[in-house]
Amino acid sequence: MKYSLISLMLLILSVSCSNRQSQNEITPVSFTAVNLTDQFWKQRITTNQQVTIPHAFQMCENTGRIRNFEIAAGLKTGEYTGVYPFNDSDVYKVIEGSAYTLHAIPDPELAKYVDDLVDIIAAAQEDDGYLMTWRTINPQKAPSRWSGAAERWSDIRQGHELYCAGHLYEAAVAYFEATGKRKLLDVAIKNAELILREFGPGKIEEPPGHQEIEIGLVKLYTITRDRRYFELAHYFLEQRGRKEYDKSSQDMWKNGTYWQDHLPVAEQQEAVGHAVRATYMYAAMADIAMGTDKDIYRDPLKLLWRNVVEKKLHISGGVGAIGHGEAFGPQFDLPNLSAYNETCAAVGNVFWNHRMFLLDGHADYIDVLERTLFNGLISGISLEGNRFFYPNVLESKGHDQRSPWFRCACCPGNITRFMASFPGYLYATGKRAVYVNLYVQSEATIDIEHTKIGLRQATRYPWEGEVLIHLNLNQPAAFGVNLRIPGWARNSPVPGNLYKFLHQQPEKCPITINGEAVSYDIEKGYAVLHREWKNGDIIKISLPMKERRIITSEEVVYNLDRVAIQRGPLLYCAEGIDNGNGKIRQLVLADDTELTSRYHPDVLDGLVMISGRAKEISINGQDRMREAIHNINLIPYYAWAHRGKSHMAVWLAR
Ligand code: FUB
Ligand code: ZN
Repeated sequence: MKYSLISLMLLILSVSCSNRQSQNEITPVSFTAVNLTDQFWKQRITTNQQVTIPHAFQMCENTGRIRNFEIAAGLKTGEYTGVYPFNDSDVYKVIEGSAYTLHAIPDPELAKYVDDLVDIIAAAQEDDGYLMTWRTINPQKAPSRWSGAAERWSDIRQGHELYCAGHLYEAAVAYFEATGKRKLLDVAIKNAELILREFGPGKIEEPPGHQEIEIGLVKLYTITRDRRYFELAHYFLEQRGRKEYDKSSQDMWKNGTYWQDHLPVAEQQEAVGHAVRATYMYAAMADIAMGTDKDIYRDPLKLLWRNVVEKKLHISGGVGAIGHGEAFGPQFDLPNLSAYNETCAAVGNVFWNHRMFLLDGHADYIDVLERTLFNGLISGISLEGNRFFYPNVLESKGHDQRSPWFRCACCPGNITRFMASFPGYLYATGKRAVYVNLYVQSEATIDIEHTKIGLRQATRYPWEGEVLIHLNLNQPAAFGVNLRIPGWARNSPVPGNLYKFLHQQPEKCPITINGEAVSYDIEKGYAVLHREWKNGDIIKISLPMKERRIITSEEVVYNLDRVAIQRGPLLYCAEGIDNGNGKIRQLVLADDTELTSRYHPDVLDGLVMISGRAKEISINGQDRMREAIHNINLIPYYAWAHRGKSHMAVWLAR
């Protein structure tokens, strides 16, 4: 079917708004409506466009990922390069990131590169819609044991065909939304039609080994309004938990937990198995819950979420603590030195928490999202934008450094696409109200039930806690402004009892409107300000930027007698280079030591460093214990590992 561009764009707008709003009252404000003007995030997004995306495409070329498409398209000859069958998905993720970024900052060179790439991808697609380059190139030559046999769909669990399809759909939708070009969307639709023909009751009934297609299908539905895609996503979720596994086995591949396939999704209450798979699945469950009349997955999702935040979340917001199986570990098993916390899992955790907020309207989810975002997610990429962490440890003996790429390159592409989409996380609208979820200096145009409001934030967050919100209105209008009061400003670092602040502080954050103090109620974590607003009104919120000490529930043995420091949304760490190149684990920070903060414009692109005095305890050559008092300097966790190898710790001895 052919649409004119304008009618199609209108269709998208009305569909994405009406679908969400009819079933669910909260709608995210699109990244296209928000323009960042701050230092912290804008710099990262610009770096993403200027450095990370070109770097990632270059690495896709150097590692044969693009050539695989060219060979499958018949444009070149040769064999598939790579040991993983899902290398195609890395290319899709970088296209998705390019799409968001091209919308914000036009770049003809990048646009042409992506257009050419889309032509190659389209040519690589088989006539019936199948798209998986290694099998098209030579089905007899599987890249590895994770690929399946020569026949399509021969290993749904490991083969990643559906995973690649999901990333294709996400890229296609983003590229269409950003540019109006539908060639990649047509490729995605042709592929989805094939999958509709092959999967379903009485056809292939197995669920995907790696969840992802569900998210992609829901996005495809949002654009095309073809409900079959939504239903297929739902169907895939419902297929989980039907296979016979060895329930008595401790091996997650034998008992099914690795794939979250041990129980029907609605019966799962504990986050288990591979963390990227899990978080993508929970995100998809929330998508389905938002798009259906029944609240099918709402309660199980809340149980799973509570399980994560109360028992399985690192203080950095990272999830998937265990390297074996890249998985959620047992309850409270949150090691620091060997923390796995894959960057992709942090991205998945943000996806999931954002959707939980859209489903439920509670700021608790944004608290977790913010914690992950400012800490365990952006630690995954260097400030220069071309080095990446795959695992994100919370302690180092000086051997960890970010790498330019990985043989299994899921994380660089994931962080690339996430960074570019970041402006879409700031705001949402509800029933005649706007939710201000993240504080970032920016300008936005927001539609609340046909009233257009301009909203300009002026702030130096996360370094300073004062935020001014200027309203720009054509005429006075009554609506609510829901300002998120972060959990960390309400004595709750993370919802639940896994972590707590050592010292409590006053709970309310002062808010003024046009200079006058206002009292407010907190509902679901938001200061609710409802009134008739007029053009030029200024709301000011002051968040307390104090250095706070965090301690962990005693069930986490790794953190016994240890303390972590947080200021605003940022988690801090001690790095050897700022502390006499010493062994950080030997430093002891007394609970009453005064800590002070100072902004250093020249350190690591500008940051607030926290300093104090600490005791260093060491054993000398005669086995005698020595004590010395030193200055201790802490930097935000995201900024570590930029100045050569050194020891690092988030949790310091008390
Ligand atoms: O399987 C595809 C991706 O590779 C996963 O999401 C990552 O955890 C890595 O295993
Ligand atoms: Zn990854």
